[in-house]
Amino acid sequence: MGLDLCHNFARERSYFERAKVSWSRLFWRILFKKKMCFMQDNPFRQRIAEVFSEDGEGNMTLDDFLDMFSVLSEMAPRDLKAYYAFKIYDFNNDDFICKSDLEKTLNKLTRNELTEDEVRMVCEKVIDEADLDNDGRLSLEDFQHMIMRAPDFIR
Ligand SMILES: [Ca+2]
Ligand SMILES: [Ca+2]
Repeated sequence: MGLDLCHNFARERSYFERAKVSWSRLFWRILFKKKMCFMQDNPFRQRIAEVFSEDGEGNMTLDDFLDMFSVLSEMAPRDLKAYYAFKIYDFNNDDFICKSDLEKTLNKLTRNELTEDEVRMVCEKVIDEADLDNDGRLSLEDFQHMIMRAPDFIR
């Protein structure tokens, strides 16, 4: 599935370019595909464990596991999912998703199959589109707004 995703990326990108769909939508669409094979092969496994573990280092207790599964379940409220997704992508825990966080996310999703330039370009576009207060990084508010425009992510 990881490989398929890489193969499909170029095709998908040209489709989205033709269709003039926003870059952030493409981004979330890839994310959504990734989510379907979540348990088998998840490049964010370690990061997710860190975010949900009480010690912040990925050592999960049973309670941490239960919290994680309830957030990941279909039933979880959208705001809650968005909040945890934000935390997962905020790799350096500074409460903002900045370019380097996005680059990390994208590299993980595409298994480093994109060139540095491509990664940088996608990240810049995503931030351009989603950064409502123009401070060059995404706050939780920017992020939630971005998700509202990309309903694939929530499904
Ligand atoms: Ca950050
Ligand atoms: Ca911002």
